Amino acid sequence: MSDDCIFCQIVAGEIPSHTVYEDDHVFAFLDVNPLAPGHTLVIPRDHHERLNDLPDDTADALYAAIHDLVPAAEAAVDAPASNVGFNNGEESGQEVPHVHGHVVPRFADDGGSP
Ligand code: DGP
Repeated sequence: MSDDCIFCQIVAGEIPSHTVYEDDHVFAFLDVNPLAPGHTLVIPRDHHERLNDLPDDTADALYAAIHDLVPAAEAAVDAPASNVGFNNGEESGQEVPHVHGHVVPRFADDGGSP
């Protein structure tokens, strides 16, 4: 855990979140500033700043969770599609330096890509 990381604090329960999934390696919760209903963040429990830093087993667990959470997030809000992506590094727009995947449900005529 990194003491000054807000996502580590969420995993530790020190900052409240709407948790949608958790296992030994992965934690998922609703984004506080959702781009759409059901916008979910999927993160490794352990602190790693970028995808580039993830050990293979953590990367595998993160992808497996995303694979399951994409249809779950779509079904939860009755969305026909979703955007799934990572900002990876400050210059890409990554604001929180703890790896996180965005699952953003999408709807017909909802105004374009995030
Ligand atoms: P990014 O720009 O890819 O680093 O996205 C960071 C996301 O994290 C952004 O969509 C807002 C979300 N976020 C930031 N702080 C919190 C928080 O304390 N709680 C929750 N649930 N989401 C947060």
